[in-house]
Amino acid sequence: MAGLAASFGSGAMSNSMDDVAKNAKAFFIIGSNTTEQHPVFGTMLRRAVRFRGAKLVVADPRKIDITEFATLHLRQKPGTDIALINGLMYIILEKDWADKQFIEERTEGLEEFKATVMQYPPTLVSEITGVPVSQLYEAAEIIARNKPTAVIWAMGITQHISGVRNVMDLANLQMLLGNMGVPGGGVNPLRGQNNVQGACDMGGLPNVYPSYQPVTSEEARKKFDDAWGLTSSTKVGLTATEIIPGILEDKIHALYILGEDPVMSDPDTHHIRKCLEAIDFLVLQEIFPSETAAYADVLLPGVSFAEKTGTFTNTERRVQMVHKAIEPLGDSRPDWWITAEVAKRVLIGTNNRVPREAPFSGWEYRDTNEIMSEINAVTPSYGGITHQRLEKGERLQWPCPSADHPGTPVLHTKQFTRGKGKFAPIDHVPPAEEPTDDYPMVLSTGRVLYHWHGGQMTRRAKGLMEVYGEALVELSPNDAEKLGVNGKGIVRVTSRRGSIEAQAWVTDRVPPGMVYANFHFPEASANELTLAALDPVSKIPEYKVAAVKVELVG
Ligand SMILES: Nc1nc2c(c(=O)[nH]1)N[C@H]1C(S)=C(S)[C@@H](COP(=O)(O)OP(=O)(O)OC[C@H]3O[C@@H](n4cnc5c(=O)[nH]c(N)nc54)[C@H](O)[C@@H]3O)O[C@H]1N2
Ligand SMILES: Nc1nc2c(c(=O)[nH]1)N[C@H]1C(S)=C(S)[C@@H](COP(=O)(O)OP(=O)(O)OC[C@H]3O[C@@H](n4cnc5c(=O)[nH]c(N)nc54)[C@H](O)[C@@H]3O)O[C@H]1N2
Ligand SMILES: [Mo]
Repeated sequence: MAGLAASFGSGAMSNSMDDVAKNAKAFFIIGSNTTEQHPVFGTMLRRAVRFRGAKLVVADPRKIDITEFATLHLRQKPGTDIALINGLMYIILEKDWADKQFIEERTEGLEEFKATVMQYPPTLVSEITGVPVSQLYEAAEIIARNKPTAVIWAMGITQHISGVRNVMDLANLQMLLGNMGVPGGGVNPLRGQNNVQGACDMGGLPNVYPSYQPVTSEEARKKFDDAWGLTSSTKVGLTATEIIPGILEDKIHALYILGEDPVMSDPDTHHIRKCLEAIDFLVLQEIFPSETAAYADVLLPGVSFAEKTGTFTNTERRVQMVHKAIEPLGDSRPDWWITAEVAKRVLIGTNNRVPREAPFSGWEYRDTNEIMSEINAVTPSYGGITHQRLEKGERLQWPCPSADHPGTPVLHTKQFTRGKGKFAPIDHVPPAEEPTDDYPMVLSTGRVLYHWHGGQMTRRAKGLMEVYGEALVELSPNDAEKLGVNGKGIVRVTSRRGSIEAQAWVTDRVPPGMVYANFHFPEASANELTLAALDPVSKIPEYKVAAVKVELVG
């Protein structure tokens, strides 16, 4: 397992958006509300379907907007993706549609993997997923016979206790079809935040230095210690979803939160509040007094994207230059400047950790260009990405190891990071919480086009509030009738963790038995209901499945 995960370790798109939109013969979108959540790429895909006849299979429990363009929409039950993907691979093997040459030259482990896939015949898969057998055959044919097919996914795949295994199974599918390392193919997770890719690339993860160099590697540690003049720990840290619950487990006493609003965005809000009430010391670096601000001892005013100069790295590994449009307002300061000033004081305050003389020991940056020079020196994949090249208009995608390297639009063209790609046998596991008599419906959560997560930014925009001014809970016409919701009605949604009341939106976007809620409004946030069941590897919460009951209250 680790081998395959390492082959796709960075979690970025293997191909570029342009490349996929231009060269794929078919798209398999699974668990991505592409037109609402990635509107630019969503438009590129819609155009590819409309104007050059690319085929599109969408696998999503909800009838999201992009299904209007789909050749076929598979409406699987939430949390049954492994069964679905295995079922498609069963048919591909049965029909002899696998790419034998690719498998022979580039992969290993097919036989053991095949034994697992053969446990998923279409009738069983149809039972688990709710997708009719005929649609399974139709989908397998579109995906396998149009070459290359690009696989595209987002949080519908990853936000499950089986998130990592879901992703690995999609990698299995693309290896089986020989769609890796070719234009128009690949494994393409759409990263969400404008710079979440950059944050991960720079080591904003508990187990790696910049460029995914493991903290447990003696060689990597020495390199960074020599650059920074420190003796750093080789211990793997905690993930965000472990840190906050860790407060009540007496593992965490102080927290420095930068640009996150866990009261809105973490699962099981009631428990998060209890944890934050118990913390000894909390610093929050924000651009607005968020819901989390109520728990902070110190608020540090950072600046928004419009007041920043530097780079953002997007989902296709492209590093992009941004320039501030206005000067920082009031007492706010660039986030990097605040962090550096805090770091200097921490170093002075703890004498024994004053850094040794080293190239980058001082935290003395005049601007982000100087920070980029440090990145160039210690981050191999960013070695040749400079402000100067970006200013000249070069379109650079990492890996770009040197000043004369043109960047890398498509990954894995000759081999995977680990050499041969290893097929991983993966079995279906049900979600952590399934419907019962007391909680008979499935809750799924996510976003809407008009708002951004906790809504700190979008709820301050008058125009957006005019279009979407309160939380709506999507409810199928079938369930609405059963509950007596007549067009409009306030419903109470209750899980084992808490309950919310919100206006019902009666719509066939959701199938019977499922409700869908967002976490954009504090007065009715889906996270009052979600549970903190985590994927054992990535520690991502299962935001996409919880058992709830729904009642009409007004
Ligand atoms: N307007 C707007 N755009 C955004 C954001 C925002 O807040 N607002 N946030 C950004 C961020 S950080 C992210 S991560 C992305 C998220 O982008 P997406 O992942 O596209 O968005 P989600 O709303 O989380 O839902 C993904 C889809 O998964 C489906 N789904 C639910 N359960 C399952 C399942 O079990 N299996 C499958 N296959 N699908 C399932 C849902 O119906 C939904 O269509 O959006 C980014 N873009
Ligand atoms: N139920 C449910 N919960 C979810 C999800 C889901 O699908 N369902 N999705 C999850 C996902 S994928 C994500 S990414 C998270 C997002 O969760 P968060 O990261 O917590 O949400 P955001 O609202 O994007 O950002 C948090 C804060 O950053 C501040 N901010 C914005 N720009 C800047 C800046 O430049 N500097 C500083 N210092 N602060 C800034 C904003 O004011 C905001 O309050 O939510 C997760 N939670
Ligand atoms: Mo995200």
